[in-house]
Amino acid sequence: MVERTLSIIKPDATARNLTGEILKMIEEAGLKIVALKKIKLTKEQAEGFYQVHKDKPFFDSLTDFMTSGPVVVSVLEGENAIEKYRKLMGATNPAKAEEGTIRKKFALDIEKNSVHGSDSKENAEIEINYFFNKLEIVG
Ligand code: IDP
Ligand code: MG
Repeated sequence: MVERTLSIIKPDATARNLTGEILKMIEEAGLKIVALKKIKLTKEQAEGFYQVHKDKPFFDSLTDFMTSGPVVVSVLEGENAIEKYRKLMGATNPAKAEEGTIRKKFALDIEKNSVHGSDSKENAEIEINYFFNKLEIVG
């Protein structure tokens, strides 16, 4: 089934000029970039995006990190895009990520782990709508 998912290249990765390399891995995996922009989140915007984690001990640190520099948000489209991109990203903790994944290659630690990807169809739709309107997505 053709799906869409939301990707974020996080501040640790944009700061190290890894945007191009990560987008290349995404395209080489067969995912199509149907929307793309570089933005800098406010604390409020980061907190809104990560509402599901508001009670976690790392919430404040995570939302500080996500506002520490620019992020590159994109919508990826393809067969099983949600699961495909989760696999390409690798485990949340890069120490546990498989060889060949984005996080294994680039992540610094469990927080500064270079990329975000939606984890379900429902969340993908919510997250895509958080950052993009219809006119910004070119199917
Ligand atoms: P995911 O990004 O692999 O879906 P989530 O559990 O949804 O992982 O956590 C969201 C983000 O919060 C992670 O990508 C990471 O940046 C951060 N995070 C998750 N667990 C921890 C932790 O134990 N300490 C610090 N940051 C964490
Ligand atoms: Mg998650």
